[in-house]
Amino acid sequence: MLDGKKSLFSGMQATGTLHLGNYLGALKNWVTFEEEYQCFYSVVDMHSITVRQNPAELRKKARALLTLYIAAGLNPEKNCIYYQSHVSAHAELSWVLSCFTYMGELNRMTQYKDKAAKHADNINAGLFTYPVLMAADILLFQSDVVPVGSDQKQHLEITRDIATRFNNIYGDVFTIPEPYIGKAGARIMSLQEPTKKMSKSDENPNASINLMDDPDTIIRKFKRAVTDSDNEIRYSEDKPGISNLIDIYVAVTGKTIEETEKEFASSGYGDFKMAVGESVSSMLKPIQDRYAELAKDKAYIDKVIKENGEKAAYYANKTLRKVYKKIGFPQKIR
Ligand code: ATP
Ligand code: LTN
Repeated sequence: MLDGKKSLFSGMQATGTLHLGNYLGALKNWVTFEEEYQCFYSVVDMHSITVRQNPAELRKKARALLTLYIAAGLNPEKNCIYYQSHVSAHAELSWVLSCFTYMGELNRMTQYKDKAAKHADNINAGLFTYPVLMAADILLFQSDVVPVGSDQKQHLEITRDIATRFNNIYGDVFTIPEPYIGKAGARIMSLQEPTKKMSKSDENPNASINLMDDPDTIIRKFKRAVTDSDNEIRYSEDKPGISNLIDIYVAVTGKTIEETEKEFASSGYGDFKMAVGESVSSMLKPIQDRYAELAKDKAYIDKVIKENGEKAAYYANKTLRKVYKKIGFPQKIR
């Protein structure tokens, strides 16, 4: 709770271009919360450097991501959209929380295991303590709800454990957050290997639909999507390729799985792939147009960055002051 309103935090890393999984699993849901919650959406650039980044590229991608948040429909007057690195309380709380987190807990994180395997030449301490910084992000804003894709569930659990442990020692300092995982689109799979999640770091360009892909590219990628050979549009565990396409269609159109199966009962894969491609490209078109407009308006984006960064810092520092007091750090002399 913040100022008597329920509060919400989420973020995305400024690495790579956003894909359809990021949009359907997270961003698309974000725009539905602005009336009911006090919302904070961060570009988590501090998390991004757990993997080596080119400085100029990182700066560019962070700005593109922040602009895309707005293009996707987040109104920056109602949602606090800001860079994590502009609010030093993230790093400060992260240090405190790291003293309340066990090595054994961090060792169990599947994202850490996956990333460590992928970047065996750079298994840095930041990659290991990534979930502690994420807990700090969430707890700084006394978040009630955290909307994410299902791959982040484990990170939400450790956040709740850290917060509960802290509260048990120091009293009610942190709100214990709940994950919000949408029904449709929570786990979009790769178009080329439908048993793996669609991921920014996939090297095969045909595996993901990027939010900036043009209609022809989108249709081409769907046409090439890996499916089985029985040509029947039916949702089933043993048909991961076609089930993923149904999931996408359902998340985009708002229809149910049953309605979709019925609609395409007498169609083949070719027609269905075309329909999915068209639904995705018409969903993305207005976002792409808005992005192109916003990207030209440097002054407006700069203003959002400055004002929202200050607003985020105000709330974050409030929590940080409380934490510092509770753990016994001496008060500053003014
Ligand atoms: P990478 O795969 O390179 O680690 P990512 O694609 O998972 O990156 P993140 O910035 O880590 O991207 O995720 C941003 C948000 O998108 C998170 O809420 C995450 O749960 C969600 N998300 C990521 N991939 C998918 C997916 N395939 N389906 C649904 N949601 C997803
Ligand atoms: N770990 C998340 C990104 C992230 C996040 C957060 C999401 C960092 N801090 C706080 C929700 C709340 C990811 O990799 N998708």
